[in-house]
Amino acid sequence: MREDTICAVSGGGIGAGISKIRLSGPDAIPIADKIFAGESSQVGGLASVRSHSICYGVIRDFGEIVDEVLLSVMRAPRTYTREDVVEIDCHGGIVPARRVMELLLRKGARTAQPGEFTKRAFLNGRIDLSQAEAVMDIIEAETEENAKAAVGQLEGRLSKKINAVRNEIIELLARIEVVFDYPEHDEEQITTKACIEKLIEINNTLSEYAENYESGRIAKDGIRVTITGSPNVGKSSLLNAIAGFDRAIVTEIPGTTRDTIEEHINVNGIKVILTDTAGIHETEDLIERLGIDRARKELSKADIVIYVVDIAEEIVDIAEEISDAIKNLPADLHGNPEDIYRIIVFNKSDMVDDPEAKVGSAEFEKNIPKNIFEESIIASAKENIGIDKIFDTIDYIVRNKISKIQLEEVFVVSMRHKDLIIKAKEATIAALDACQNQMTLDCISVDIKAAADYLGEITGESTGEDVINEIFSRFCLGK
Ligand SMILES: Nc1nc2c(ncn2[C@@H]2O[C@H](COP(=O)(O)OP(=O)(O)OP(=O)(O)O)[C@@H](O)[C@H]2O)c(=O)[nH]1
Ligand SMILES: [Mg+2]
Repeated sequence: MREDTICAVSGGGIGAGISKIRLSGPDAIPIADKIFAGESSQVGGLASVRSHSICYGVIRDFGEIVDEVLLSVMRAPRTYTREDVVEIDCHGGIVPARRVMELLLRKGARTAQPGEFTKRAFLNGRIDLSQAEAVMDIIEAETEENAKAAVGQLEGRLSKKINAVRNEIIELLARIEVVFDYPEHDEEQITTKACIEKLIEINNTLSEYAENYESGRIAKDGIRVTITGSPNVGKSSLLNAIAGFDRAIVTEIPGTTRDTIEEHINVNGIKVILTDTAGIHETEDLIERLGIDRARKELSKADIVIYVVDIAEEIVDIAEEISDAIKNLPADLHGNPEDIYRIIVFNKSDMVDDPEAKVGSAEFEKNIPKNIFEESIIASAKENIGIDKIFDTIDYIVRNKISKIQLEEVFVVSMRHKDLIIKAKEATIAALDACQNQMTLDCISVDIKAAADYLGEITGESTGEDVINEIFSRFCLGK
């Protein structure tokens, strides 16, 4: 139990009819008692009031009545923080709440830091770290889907699953320790085999959880398709053709698109965020250079990259150019550039007699590394050729990425949690490698323990104080 008593304005403010001031800590009730006068607490003060009841009365500063209020007394442990909590509902606006706060501070309470009530709920063991994070997600949710997922997390949906895998890992560790403790039983061979089987099972579960995050992210936020390539190849024309209207400016002048241009389309119910970018090339033009920087940034967020080539142009070696633009995509959002789907589009096919033959020619093969792309499409933005195929490809990828689950089944919603799941998964893979390479069991157990610790960071069991402080510092005041 914390020693001091904290207070904060938890709701109301300018324009609101009511403001709520919350007090939590061992002296919450005596401190509130010093400034409150009400009928139900006349005889024994607030100490005599039943828990979870509401008293009507006034807040007084010496003889002066500051405001007329409703005051709730909630005794530990059945409270938000598991401490004694008093909530004072006074009139809205800034003045009454500020005066009540001033009085509480004068009587011995201290102003709460952002998220400190929820942090106490966590430190006092009422909720785990992922549930505490869910509180903030509920407050910040912009859509009903996001709020629903956060409520699920607050109810412990994620914690239950994470704890279950973590317990299995710990159980496995315990079985390995038995071999350490009783080596004369010579069970190593058997245990290693069992260990491999168990690790594979755990690894599969963790893969499923990481996929759950991916699916949820796409279902909620949409899939990002970024169009890139050299200047004047028809990137903006393709965006317009896919979007179905003249969204981006198209001219025959190279370097037309400077800023990134975004358009949302709907592909079978999934939001697709199309982004057109400045053509990537060496330039002295400052504005173009800034545009190219933005293009690269956009590429680092893409789920699908469409690299556009002008097929009517003379075939030159563009391997390096492509490589520079897309081969080494920074692993920013995904943590894994391999997750990005690459499409190469040969545009302006209307200007070539036999585009298929040209694309299939040996010279073409030599100069354009098609093999680093998952898909190649011959198109004409002008004549609307190949646009259907681009749509189908996007649709296929969307289905592939989210086919397995419904939005209601999403339980991993935070990037922090997903990163820790991936780290735990990598640790189990390292343990598996160690097993298969006949390493000693104590070597293997280091990786297994790391996996358990990563999962423990999700629920807060093995989270460092600095991470905990960082998480709560993002909270709003009064929560
Ligand atoms: N014939 C033909 N012309 C096209 C096609 N697509 C684009 N163009 C023309 O190519 C020129 C450049 O098109 P844009 O869409 O502006 O090309 P971009 O890649 O966005 O160019 P920047 O923004 O300068 O990098 C324009 O004159 C377009 O009309 C096509 O499929 N066929
Ligand atoms: Mg353009």
